[in-house]
Amino acid sequence: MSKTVLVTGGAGFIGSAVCRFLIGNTDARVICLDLLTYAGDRRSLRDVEECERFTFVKADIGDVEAVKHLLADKAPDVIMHLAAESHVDRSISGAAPFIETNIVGTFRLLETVRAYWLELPVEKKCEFRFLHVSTDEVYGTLGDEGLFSETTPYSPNSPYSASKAASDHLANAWYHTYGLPVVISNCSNNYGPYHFPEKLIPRIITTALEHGDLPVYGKGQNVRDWLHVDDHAAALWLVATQGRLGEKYNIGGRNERRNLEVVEAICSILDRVGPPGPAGGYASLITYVTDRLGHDHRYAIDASKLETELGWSAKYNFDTGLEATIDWYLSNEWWWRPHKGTAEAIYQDKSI
Ligand code: NAD
Ligand code: TDX
Repeated sequence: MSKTVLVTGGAGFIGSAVCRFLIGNTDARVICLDLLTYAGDRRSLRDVEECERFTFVKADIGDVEAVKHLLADKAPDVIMHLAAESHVDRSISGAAPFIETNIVGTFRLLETVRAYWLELPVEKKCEFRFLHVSTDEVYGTLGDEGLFSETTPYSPNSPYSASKAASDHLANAWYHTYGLPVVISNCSNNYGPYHFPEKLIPRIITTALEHGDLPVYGKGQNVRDWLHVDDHAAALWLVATQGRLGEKYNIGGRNERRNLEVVEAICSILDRVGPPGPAGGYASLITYVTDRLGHDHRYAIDASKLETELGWSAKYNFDTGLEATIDWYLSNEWWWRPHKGTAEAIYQDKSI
């Protein structure tokens, strides 16, 4: 029988990819719950909005009455919890919304969901799943060698990653203490369409198209492990439906790159497929700026548990995925242009 899936944060970058994946690849009914903060955009849901299996609800995950009503009304079988404040630089200039949404909001959601789950008929109660979507940043930073595994101790360094680590612990505690059927995923850096232009890849693409300075923090030697958002969405559905209860699964695409390599790759693709750049080519716009406070050196994921246990593998390789992403930004200025001012406003704060 087809499932009803509640996606929190479904108007965000990854949440909207999850909604597209569910509508396009399953017969699930999808309810998207999103507060539409600066990072939420209903236009990111244009491919699914018209589908009769899709419903959008504007609400705060921490609004107990609204969520209680929604759960009673829609009776979800699976909850995929993505709603969060997600940008590290914003967490450095102001941590309050990260504590409020990522920690307190997740706590309230877990409690509201627990009350709903307790009242479910036995069969539906046994099959219910709550997927808590998290990040590899909870593990802290790596040196030049090694990978994060599911048993790597938590050591979050930024206000963002500390708030996500706290919410992971809450989700885990609700499984161990109350038996709520929770699974947790920890993913590396995503890239792809509808990515808010405050984050590295869309910021560099959209700023380059304006012939602006391309800000590389420090010397650009920090390493991130990139995964296409559609590969992440597919992995999340596998973990939500087939992951073992109380377990966590790392998700990553084995695509480690230094930030400078990523920025240079974007510039050379734009030189080839983009509109005419500045006289010295797009790379002449690269500008080294003050480093992020507490900047984690390297993230890299060992995804072998997900690959061997659940049979997941990434479909995109980074080079073709990056070019497809650049093509998307070239064709979809209507989407990113209205966000550009909001995205850049945060960087006027000199404490970053
Ligand atoms: P995003 O900032 O693009 O989207 C977050 C969404 O949550 C927005 O639509 C926003 O409106 C909504 N939201 C925020 N506060 C809310 C609240 N109180 N109630 C309801 N909705 C609220 O984030 P993203 O990059 O799509 O990340 C989604 C999730 O995946 C987050 O939990 C993040 O920690 C995690 N994650 C992200 C990445 C990445 O590379 N972007 C990697 C691993 C994990
Ligand atoms: O302008 C920039 N210049 C720059 O050099 C920006 C915005 C970033 N950077 C660097 C900082 C990081 O080393 O690029 C790297 C990537 O930065 P972000 O895109 O801000 O991502 P990151 O901080 O790594 O976090 C992302 O991945 C993990 C997401 O934003 C998180 O939500 C996710 O959990």
